[in-house]
Amino acid sequence: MSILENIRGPRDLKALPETRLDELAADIRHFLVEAVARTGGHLGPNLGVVELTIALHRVFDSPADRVLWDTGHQSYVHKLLTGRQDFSKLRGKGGLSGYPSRAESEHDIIENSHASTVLGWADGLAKANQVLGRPDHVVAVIGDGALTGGMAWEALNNIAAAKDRPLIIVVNDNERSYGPTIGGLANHLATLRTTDGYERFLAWGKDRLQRTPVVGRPLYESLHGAKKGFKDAFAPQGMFEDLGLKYVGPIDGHDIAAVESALRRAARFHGPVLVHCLTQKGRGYPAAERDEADRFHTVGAMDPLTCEPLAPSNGPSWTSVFGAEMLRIGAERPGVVAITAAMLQPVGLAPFAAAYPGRIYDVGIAEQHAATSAAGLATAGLHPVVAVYATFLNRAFDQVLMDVALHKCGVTFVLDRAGVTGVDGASHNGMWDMSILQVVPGLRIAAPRDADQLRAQLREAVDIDDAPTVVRFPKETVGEAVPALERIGGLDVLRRDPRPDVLLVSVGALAGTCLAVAELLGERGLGVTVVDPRWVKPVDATLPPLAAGFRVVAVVEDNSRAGGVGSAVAQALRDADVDVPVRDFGIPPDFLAHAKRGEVLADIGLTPAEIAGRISATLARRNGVGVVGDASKELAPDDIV
Ligand SMILES: Cc1ncc(C[n+]2csc(CCOP(=O)(O)OP(=O)(O)O)c2C)c(N)n1
Repeated sequence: MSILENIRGPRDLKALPETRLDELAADIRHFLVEAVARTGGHLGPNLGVVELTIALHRVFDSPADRVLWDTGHQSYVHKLLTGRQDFSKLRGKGGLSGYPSRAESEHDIIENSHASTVLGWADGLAKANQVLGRPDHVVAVIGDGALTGGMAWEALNNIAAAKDRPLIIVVNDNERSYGPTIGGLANHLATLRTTDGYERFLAWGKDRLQRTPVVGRPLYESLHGAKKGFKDAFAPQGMFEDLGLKYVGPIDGHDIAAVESALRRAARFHGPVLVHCLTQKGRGYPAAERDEADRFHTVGAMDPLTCEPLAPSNGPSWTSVFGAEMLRIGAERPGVVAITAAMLQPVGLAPFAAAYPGRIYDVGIAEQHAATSAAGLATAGLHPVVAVYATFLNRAFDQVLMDVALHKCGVTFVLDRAGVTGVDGASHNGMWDMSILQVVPGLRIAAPRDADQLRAQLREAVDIDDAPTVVRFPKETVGEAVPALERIGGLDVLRRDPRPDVLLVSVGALAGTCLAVAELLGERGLGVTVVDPRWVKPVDATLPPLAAGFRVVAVVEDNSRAGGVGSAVAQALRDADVDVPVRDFGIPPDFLAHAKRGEVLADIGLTPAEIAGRISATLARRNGVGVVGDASKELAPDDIV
């Protein structure tokens, strides 16, 4: 039995002799590589925090002491040490979440996955401790990447203001987000990393002076409490101390004893303390340690020996199609610049960055800044393309509205991972963009259905210089091309039937689903025409008059049903006095549990059979045709004739 298997909670960990901790760390690394290779997940970040997490759970008493993880992708070791060692279905349906989850454990205080929030949470919890007279510690672990987010700085400003309110910030500094962390803060951390002269001086002093009788200890104590100016003679304490935070570090984050000692010191301090730990992302797994792109930040299921994917991709991804087209656009249009929020590789901008290093900006995990900075670039005559995951644009809503749209700036937002993403759970689904962006005046949204459309619509978007545009597409592989039979106004007609029963409005990559729905309904004697509006905001003027000739209009979208394209189409029909019923099929406005994309789609009814069944039932309720049995009740797909 491995040592890890004997650790059923923090109490077992505390009981383990110090001499066995390195062995435990090795066990955990072995477990992580084997388990994450089987399911996919965040490997590199977790390999980097093995010792740090062991030390945290030995020094603090979770869950009474609140140990909080920023973003939460590095919480696997925390899970292992708090009684969760069945990783067989990690991120899969019914299995462990890839992030902290309150449903899983009392040791998970917050669940997030959107970065840079943890210091805000810690500030609130620490304030509550003060009000309620609770003596427990609040410990927030934040990466150097997440520390580039504006929210983190707003929190630091508040945390530093209360000198007598205990709160421990552990900076897990591995010098990387996905790629190397950029910016002034990263440079500052680099300075701190290399100037540990003061700590070394203290260590020397402790050793020498404490052995000196009578004057030794008092002298050491006074050195320890020395004034900042004196400390700066040995090492710049930098902006954290300038802000009013006690700074401890830098500490070797892979030396358990050193981290424990730093944390114990921090825990004795009655105010905000920042413990700066240096770690290595991907530590102990040579392939990850060597990987320049992202140190195996996230991996798919793979062979742990060769790192070959277990399920090779069956075609180009949406991301790679976007990346290749950006490269071509970059060559043709010197005024096009690109912005990433710390995700150069994942959003496909690496080829553009390599070709045009002077026209790419990695702003850090700072989506709000990305949007407003893009407004500045556009105002000066350039055309910025801001590429982010759809879910992360949520954070920049006000900037898109007030800075980009109000100023009529030609900025293109490219939203990758739109729609159901699945395994990363509730917060990673890109299911809100087409709802929240509906209210932004002048903004246009393109939802390409295939690679050709993505290329074409990206070009159409960067040609628009007087309004924001959005191009959104899902995760993973682009399917087969879906050709249009003709274009009417702005609508591509994908399937035509002379019988005017159903007008199916297909949004983006759900074209294949819609054509399958049409086939199912066709087999049952209903005439279905399928159109793809391409630009889903604003609703194309051709749509209401076309819809007027049908018995029912159905909109199928990979976005929340609340306020999405279906709602917009229904409103456009009402405004045009077109009295045809609209059925909208999309994602229910819930937080969806993690599972594979296909499983989630099936659970929420976004499958051809389910959609066909519901459309058929609508027609049956209205006219009593096309179904067997009682036409007034909701029908299962099998009831359709
Ligand atoms: C608001 C937001 N934007 C982007 C991301 C995507 N993202 C996940 S982890 C990560 C890098 C985090 O770096 P760091 O905090 O240093 O942690 P590390 O993975 O290096 O341990 C990024 C950019 C996110 N989770 N949240």
